[in-house]
Amino acid sequence: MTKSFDKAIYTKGLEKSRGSIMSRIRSVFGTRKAIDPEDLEDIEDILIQADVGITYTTRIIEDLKKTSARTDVWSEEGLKSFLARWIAGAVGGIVQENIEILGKPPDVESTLPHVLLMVGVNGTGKTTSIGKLAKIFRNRGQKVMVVAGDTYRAAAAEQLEVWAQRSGALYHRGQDGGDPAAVVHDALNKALAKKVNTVLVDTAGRLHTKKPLMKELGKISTVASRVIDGAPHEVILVLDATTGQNALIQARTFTEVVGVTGIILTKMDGSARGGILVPIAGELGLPVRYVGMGEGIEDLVPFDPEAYAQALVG
Ligand SMILES: Nc1nc2c(ncn2[C@@H]2O[C@H](COP(=O)(O)OP(=O)(O)OP(=O)(O)O)[C@@H](O)[C@H]2O)c(=O)[nH]1
Ligand SMILES: [Mg+2]
Repeated sequence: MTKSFDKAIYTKGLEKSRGSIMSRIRSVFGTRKAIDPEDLEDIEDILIQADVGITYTTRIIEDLKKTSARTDVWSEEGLKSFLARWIAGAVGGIVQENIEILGKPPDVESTLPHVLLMVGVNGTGKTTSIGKLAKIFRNRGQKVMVVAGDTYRAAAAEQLEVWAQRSGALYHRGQDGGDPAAVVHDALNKALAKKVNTVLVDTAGRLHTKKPLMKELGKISTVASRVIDGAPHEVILVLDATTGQNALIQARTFTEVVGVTGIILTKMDGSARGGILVPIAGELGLPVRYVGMGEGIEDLVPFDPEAYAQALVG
């Protein structure tokens, strides 16, 4: 487990979410010291508005009722601690054991690069997250290569090149408008020759509803596996926290098409609806690897379920 980051970054990053959940819960209390079962509908609305989703909100409320026989959940403190524990449990588990898999350096014997493919709809933060990850892996002493697999959007390759320079990563690009699978093919051969530890492949943003574009991701994967055994070793779906429930729909579709292995949730700092991780981690069983808390190169932190839940609830 990576625990070396400052937990305060969660509190700061989730200020908007926390403000929204807690201020609203407080207004349910009004001047009272405790709420009662009649107020549960209001609590339900607040959780749904924080994007926890209907399924999980219903479960929380049911558990809340059950727990209330044994524990005080009607005071502000009691309710807060119940919610924080519940949410940490829902997004935890899978996360804890898997966090180090992302960007795992190959063992000493192996010279094979570890290949990560970043996918997601337009503008979620794929390229930015690649830059931040490249920096994290460089800090661990790895040789990193970033690959401009987005050959569609004007200036996408240049944007990635800037991140390569900032992070000290090697950089590979093909021709604008070229076949991304061909770019990845060449890049991976180069990565093999240069004994790169981790390769981060950027892809063009694509709507999960566009079938041909989704199929293209499959082709990139196939080509990658022909060059390096088992590549891509991870397919990271980058989701934007500010898109709310739509992020869940994207997660379902991408998972069906490309076998997503983990999630990066970006723009937590700009979202009043940080609860979306509860249905994503819970329903899809996908580990959340990192969370984006800003636009800077240091603003990507390993996901910590407890810090997240505490910051979300208050
Ligand atoms: N506040 C905030 N902004 C972010 C975060 N991650 C990315 N961004 C911003 O989101 C915008 C889009 O980021 P990109 O990395 O270009 O997104 P992308 O997914 O590569 O976009 P396409 O390649 O067009 O699909 C940029 O302005 C980033 O600075 C984050 O965690 N917090
Ligand atoms: Mg991009």
